Amino acid sequence: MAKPSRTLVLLKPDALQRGLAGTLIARMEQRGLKIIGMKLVQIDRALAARHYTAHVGKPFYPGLVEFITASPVIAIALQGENAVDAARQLMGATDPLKAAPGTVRGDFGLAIGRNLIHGSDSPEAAERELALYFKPEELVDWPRDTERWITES
Ligand code: D4T
Repeated sequence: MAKPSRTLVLLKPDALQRGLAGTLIARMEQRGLKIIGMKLVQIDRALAARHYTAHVGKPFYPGLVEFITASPVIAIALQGENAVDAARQLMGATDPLKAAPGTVRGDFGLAIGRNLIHGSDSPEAAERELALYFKPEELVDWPRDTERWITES
């Protein structure tokens, strides 16, 4: 049986500017991922640097920081069996031109620097990133009545 895990998803500024937030949240709900936290956040340069610490110094880093701080994001904490992998699969490849049709980036994106959505790439990264956006008490582990119709556990 798969272990329940948590992940952080960000709906990036382009998703909100384009009015796609509801559509993208619906995709996560439809997949069966459970929302355990959600908030609108204006990322500042300090938070961007903490979030994208692995990319500091790369050629695309300055543009990435400009983009992610340009207007608010929606931070979403998801929980479910294989939540990290399921969310990454739903997002598609980083470059929308390489993302499969049916994924968020494959269906809505064209440019790697406007790829709409972020998802943690491992359970360890998820816990680090969740702590950047949420206090422990802001994550609600609520019982979902439909759980047995979505998972086998
Ligand atoms: P994020 O972190 O936004 O979910 O994207 P990925 O996990 O799929 O991809 P990433 O960490 O490699 O890249 C982070 C972020 O930087 C942008 N980017 C990336 C870019 O603008 N140009 C590039 O060449 C790369 C590799 C897109 C996502």
